[in-house]
Parts: sequence; C-alpha cells; structure tokens
Amino acid sequence: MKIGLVGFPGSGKTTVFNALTGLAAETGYGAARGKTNLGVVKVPDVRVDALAKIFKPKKNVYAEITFCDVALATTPGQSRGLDDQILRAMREVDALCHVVRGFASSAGETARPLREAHDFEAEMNLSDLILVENRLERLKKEKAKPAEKELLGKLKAHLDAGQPLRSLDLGATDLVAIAGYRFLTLKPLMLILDVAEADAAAPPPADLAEHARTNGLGLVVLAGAVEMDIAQMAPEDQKEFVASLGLDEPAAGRFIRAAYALCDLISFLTVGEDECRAWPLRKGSSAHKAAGKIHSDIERGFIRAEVMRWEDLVRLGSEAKCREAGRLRLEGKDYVVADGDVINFRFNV
Ligand SMILES: Nc1nc2c(ncn2[C@@H]2O[C@H](COP(=O)(O)OP(=O)(O)O)[C@@H](O)[C@H]2O)c(=O)[nH]1
Ligand SMILES: [Mg+2]
Repeated sequence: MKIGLVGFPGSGKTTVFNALTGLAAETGYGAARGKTNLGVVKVPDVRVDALAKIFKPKKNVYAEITFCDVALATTPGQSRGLDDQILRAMREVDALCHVVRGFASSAGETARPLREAHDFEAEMNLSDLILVENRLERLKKEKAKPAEKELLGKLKAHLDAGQPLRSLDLGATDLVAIAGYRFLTLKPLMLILDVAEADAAAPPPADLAEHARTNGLGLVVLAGAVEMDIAQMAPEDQKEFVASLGLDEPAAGRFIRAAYALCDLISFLTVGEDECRAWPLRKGSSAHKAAGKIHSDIERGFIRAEVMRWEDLVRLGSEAKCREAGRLRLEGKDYVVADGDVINFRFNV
C-alpha cells in the first residue's frame, strides 16, 4: 500500500514525510528537485503489543505502509500548477494525503488552508477532466464502443460540475472499466493540515473542518516542523516533549493509523512463539482471502478459521481459556474478517 504526500510547493510535504518516517530528507526551497522520497513505516498497533506480552514471541511484526513524497521538478513559487511528472507520480499511489500549509510561510504569506484545499482539488479535477476529454475526442472518430462513450460522458459531466469522481455512484463494472485511467479524484483523499508549533493542539479552522466533513475527507492536524524533530528523539524524550505540546502521542502514530484506514484496510492478527503479527487486509475480505495473505498453501488447503477477538485473548490469557469460555469460533471460507480478529487457520497440506 503506497500513500502519496501531495500538495503545493512549500506546504510541508517533506517535513511531514520526515515526521512520519523518522528519516531526514532535505526540506525547503533548496531541496533537490525531481527527487522522490520513499519511506516504509510500521503501523503502530496496541493489539500486537498486548498479545506479545502474553506470547513473548521472538518478534513483533506490524503492518506496513509506504509513504512517498514527490518533489517538484519545477522551481517552487514559479507555478502553483501541478506538472506532468507530479501528476504521473500521483496516479501511481493508492491513496493521497494532501498536505495543506497551516503556518505562515518564511516569505510571510499567511496560511489560507481552505483555499489551498479547494485549489488543489480543482487541479486534480482538471487533470482527470483532461484525460476524459482526450479519450472522448479519440472515441468520436470510432463508431463502436457506445457503452464506453456513455460512461465517459457521465464522468465528464460530473467533473465539469466540479465534483470529484469518488462522489459519483459507480458500479463495480464501471469501476473496473475505468481502473486503467487511475483517476486522481477517485483515489481516497485525506487532508493534513501542517500548522505552527503554537497550534499543535488547536482544533482545525472551522471552515476547513466543514469542507472535510461535507466531502467525506479525513483531516489530521499536525505541527510538521516540531514533529519532525520529535521523530528524531529517543522514545523517553519524545513523551515529555509531546506532552509539552499538549498532545498525547507523536502525530506520526495518529496520522499513520488514519492513513491506514483511508486505504480501507483492517488488520487481522496471528499469534505464536515466533511472532505476533498484524496482517493488512482490505475491509470486507473473507477468511479465505486472509489465509492467502499468509501463504498460498494455506489458502489452497483451507479447512477452517479459528477466530478469537484480541480483547478476549488478552483478557483470558490463552487460546485454551478462550475455547473453554466459548470465545473461540470456527468460521468457514466466506466469513468476513473483522478488524482485530486473531485467526488460526486450519489447512490441509
Ligand atoms: N513554521 C513552520 N514551518 C514549517 C512547517 N512545516 C514546514 N515548514 C517549513 O516550510 C518550508 C517548506 O517545507 P517542505 O517540507 O520542504 O515543503 P514541501 O515543498 O511541501 O516539501 C521549510 O522551510 C520548512 O522548514 C511547520 O509546521 N511550521
Ligand atoms: Mg519537498
């Protein structure tokens, strides 16, 4: 799962990237242009930690997501537009986190987060519209493909009305038909408001919150610059520093969990002496599919899934106790896995 940190130059993308990954990519106007920063982060998971206390495994394994911060090829400040290279990179990712500037820039420009959100969404909308129009133009010369023409016409009308494609009610067949376009406005989108240190614990501006709410977008507020420093500190120092900002935990954990949910992912868990592990799984997936995440042999030889809730396992202390208490269920292939299920797969080899 790859998430793109996107936004206008100077909004704080690389700063936020560093805060999330604990890396030290170059920030500011001097940063190397056209260079993409990639970082893999572990998704913090209290369930893995709690289960590991019981099972004392050799290692804890967390779900992972990749963040990608695409640097602008053009000189920041010259153009607010998105160039082709950026747009192409944005099409590659599974979900988009729009970093919005919420701090006064070094050039003294005050933050206008709502406007920035609108402008960026309009750019993505325009980029999708161009794709649709180009395709329609080519189709004009062909007599065939009325269904494709109709579908694209529907997309065009929606984009023309300034609406993102994710708000259009498309069926599964339509979604498959247009998957190849990798439309930007069809990707899950979350807003990251990068604010000054003084605003670290303040609520987001009401108008931006309203925009996020009415459009079904996630919104996370974080003080990028100071969080970047926190990410470099030893865990024991982090605690004190984070508390002094009026926060409970570093923004990284909060943000990473939100980004994980944005991708429509849940985690199921496996336990044992070797490892206690969180496995990412698309929400709504079956136990059979979950088995395949671990190994294709388990998927092929699937007999049943023994499922416990992680809370029960932690509370009761062992699988045997869960069984005794009737807190262990046997489920078949079609069982829809829930977030936090601890699963033991029975399978034929
Ligand atoms: N005051 C303040 N400055 C920030 C913050 N986040 C980023 N900056 C500064 O804004 C400039 C641009 O940040 P950068 O992360 O390189 O932006 P990018 O172009 O979107 O990657 C840098 O000089 C940062 O130090 C923040 O939270 N507060
Ligand atoms: Mg940058």
